[in-house]
Amino acid sequence: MNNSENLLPKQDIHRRIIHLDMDAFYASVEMRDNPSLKNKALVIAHDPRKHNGHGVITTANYIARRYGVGSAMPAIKAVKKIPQDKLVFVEPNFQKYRAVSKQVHDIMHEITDIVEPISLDEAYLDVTKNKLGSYTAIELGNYMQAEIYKRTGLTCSFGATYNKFLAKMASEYAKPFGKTVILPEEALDFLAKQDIKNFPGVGKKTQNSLRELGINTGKDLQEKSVEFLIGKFKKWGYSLAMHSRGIDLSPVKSDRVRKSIGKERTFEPSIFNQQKALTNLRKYSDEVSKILIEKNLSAKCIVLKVRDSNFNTVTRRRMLKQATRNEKIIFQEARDLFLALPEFLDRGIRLLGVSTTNLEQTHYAEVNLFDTL
Ligand code: TTP
Ligand code: MG
Repeated sequence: MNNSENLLPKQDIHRRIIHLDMDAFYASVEMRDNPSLKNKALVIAHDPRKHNGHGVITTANYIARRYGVGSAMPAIKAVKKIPQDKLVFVEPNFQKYRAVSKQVHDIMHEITDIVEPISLDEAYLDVTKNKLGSYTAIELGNYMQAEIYKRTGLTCSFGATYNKFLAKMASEYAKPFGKTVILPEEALDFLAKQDIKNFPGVGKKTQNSLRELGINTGKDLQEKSVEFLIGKFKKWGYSLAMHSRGIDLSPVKSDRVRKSIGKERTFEPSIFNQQKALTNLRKYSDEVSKILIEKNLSAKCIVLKVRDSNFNTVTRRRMLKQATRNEKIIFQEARDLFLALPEFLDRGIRLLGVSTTNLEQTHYAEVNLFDTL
């Protein structure tokens, strides 16, 4: 690995992230409710023999998968590939799957509210801090796996590690009823051994382009320089470089999204001194910046709030061209907004606040990287 490795951000390895995914979800629900389906090749789709050959497979149980049948294929393929005496079609029953999904999500929320649902059967959890206390990620994963089985009769798999994409690769690694924990020091080895098709977002097309370049595994990606991968695949190459090196800073975005982050304080007695007001603004800007960094967010809008001793309150906001989380920039904007309101200082300031809104996830790739190569 050469100097262009510096183009990649540093990974925080202290987060604990779990990716949980139900095994053959729709098919498992149907087998649970009708055990006679268990030794059949079960395909969840409209039966194409009754629908003029139409129908798409939502999912198939593991027996059907052995015949090469899977999600998103035309249902008619199952008819061609699976012996008639083995094959059973069941129509999807979404109401039922939604009800099970709710039970599963309730169990996840017993551990943390930082849950990012991806689909009915899949979610990321940030368990760095969690409601159950000092359990390891694997213990928390075991708890969910056991509770889900107890309450729904279904199995799931989970992956636990320090970021999202790796947690997803880990949960897929040992399906079904799997548990895979990847410690930070094991990540590069784990990734080196993976086929490129297991990396997130690598579809048929990318797979082909990569294979043409002789890149077939994570190890091959690790051996290519970041510069090379960006040169060949632009933003996509950057993301491949990040992933093959085990880097992904994206936060688990819980259903409840924070809309603003701010700090404010009331003064008794009121402040008349400009320097004192500015010193406080500076302090709040620093604190706001710290929280933004902690949450991997940047803000496009800086808001100043001021109240005078007559309880007149105003908020003034400024939109930025580029989102920021830098304490100096936040302060500069807040200060400019404040200095444009001299009458408040004359009347005495009772409350001062700095907040940031229009929050977005911080993207490192955007630091002019593509212009410099
Ligand atoms: P997946 O988790 O992708 O698949 P799965 O749970 O059936 O199997 P695995 O054990 O590999 O996780 O998707 C969850 C459910 O979403 C799946 O049971 C059916 C539905 N689905 C579709 O309807 N269409 C699709 O193309 C895919 C991929 C899934
Ligand atoms: Mg699944």
